[in-house]
Amino acid sequence: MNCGRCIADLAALVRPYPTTRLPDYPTRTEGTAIPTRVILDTDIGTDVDDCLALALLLGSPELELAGVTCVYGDVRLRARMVLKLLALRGMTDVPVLAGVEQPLLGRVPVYWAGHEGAGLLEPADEALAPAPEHAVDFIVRAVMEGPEPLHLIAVGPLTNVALAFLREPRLAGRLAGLTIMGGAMRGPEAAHLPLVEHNFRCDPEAAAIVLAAGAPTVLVPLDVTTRVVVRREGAARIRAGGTPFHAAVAEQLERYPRFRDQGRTFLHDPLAVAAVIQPDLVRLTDLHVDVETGGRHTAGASLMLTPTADAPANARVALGVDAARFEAFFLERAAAAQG
Ligand SMILES: [Ca+2]
Repeated sequence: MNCGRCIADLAALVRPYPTTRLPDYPTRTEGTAIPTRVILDTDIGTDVDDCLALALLLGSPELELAGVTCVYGDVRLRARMVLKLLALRGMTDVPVLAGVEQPLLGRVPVYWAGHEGAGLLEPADEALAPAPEHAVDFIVRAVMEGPEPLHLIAVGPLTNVALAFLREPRLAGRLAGLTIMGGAMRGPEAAHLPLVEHNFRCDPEAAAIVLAAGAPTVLVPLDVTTRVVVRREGAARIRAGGTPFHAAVAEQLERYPRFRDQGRTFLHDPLAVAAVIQPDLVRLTDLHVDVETGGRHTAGASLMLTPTADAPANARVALGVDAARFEAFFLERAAAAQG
């Protein structure tokens, strides 16, 4: 099967928007009383940063969580993790939905680290179950039928989001914004970064479809997320928040192998959430972004170019970050008392 050909055909399906609609930043007015309604699409459990992103989101009054959709691998286990964390926060009315388990074409085996849920879920939590609706159906319904535009924050492989765009071609035009943690530009000071970022590598075809969909997209790539970290004193500060929720988040952080071994880990996904709350924490550059779907070493690589008439801007890409200010902001919110 010529996968390159079929993906070109798929991508053509989601190019009905000849003019790119990039968001006007900042999208939020400082001090506004009306929160931005968001859906978080997550592969929580593989890297602890999804859990940290949820803690940042829940500690931020500027955002209202309309739902959490889980993607990639054991999505029911991921959903149980979300449900447990929300319950510890006293939130039992947020829809949590299981989505797609396999990458679109299934060419790349699902990466499963094996520690997912450890230290958080107990035997009784087997009873926690996501809502019966499929995550892709929920995204389409919530965005198309909701009373106001929704912002989608995608911090996992993009399979759910790609299928939602294919299922409802008007979706991209209805979204208030789409903020993605993914990709890597790998500029002159970033040759140490992997050729392909994890979320894009896990489902290159999904990433290609999403970047071509015409949504008002902000991309938060490895180039900036590897400049922001949480350290042991940060874990202690989150724990000092003093509730079972804070203890669970700190426990997940301290158990995460990279953090346990190195005493620090990257804040990839929280930076994407922060870019929605306080856009001036990052420096955004309008670029044309394609995703490689072939290649022996580069399937899933993000190809970023200065926009031209033939290749217009389709994403605002975070190429700079105020790391110290963001790290302080993250800890303040993740350790915040429950509202
Ligand atoms: Ca993630």
